[in-house]
Amino acid sequence: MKRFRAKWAPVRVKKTRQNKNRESGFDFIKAGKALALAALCLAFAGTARAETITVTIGKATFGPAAVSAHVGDVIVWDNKDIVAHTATARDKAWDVMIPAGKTARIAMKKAGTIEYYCRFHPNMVGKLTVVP
Ligand SMILES: [Cu+2]
Repeated sequence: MKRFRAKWAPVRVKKTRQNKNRESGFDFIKAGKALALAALCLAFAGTARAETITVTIGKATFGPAAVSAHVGDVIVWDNKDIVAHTATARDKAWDVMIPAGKTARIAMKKAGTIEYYCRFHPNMVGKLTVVP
């Protein structure tokens, strides 16, 4: 039994050394991966509550005209028309250009009721109700 152990001991040492070297290499990658994962989780946690709300523009109309959102949500205007439109806040807080056939987006940064319109077609109106 003693011989058996003596024979195995050096082999084990060698293996542990090799493993240690490998482990230190893996640890680096693992640490990097863990860090990337943590960053990803943080990014998701930060946006988890944020929703994307789409307002479709067709025939020079915002649809739906009235939308409710939370602070942090993103409003996307999807312009299906062949002419450009804008989503311009009446209080001039923002002015979003939506080219023909394109989308444009803006994040709602504060609570409140915002009435908006299209600068090119002033009868195009919409309303956003943003709650905290
Ligand atoms: Cu317009």
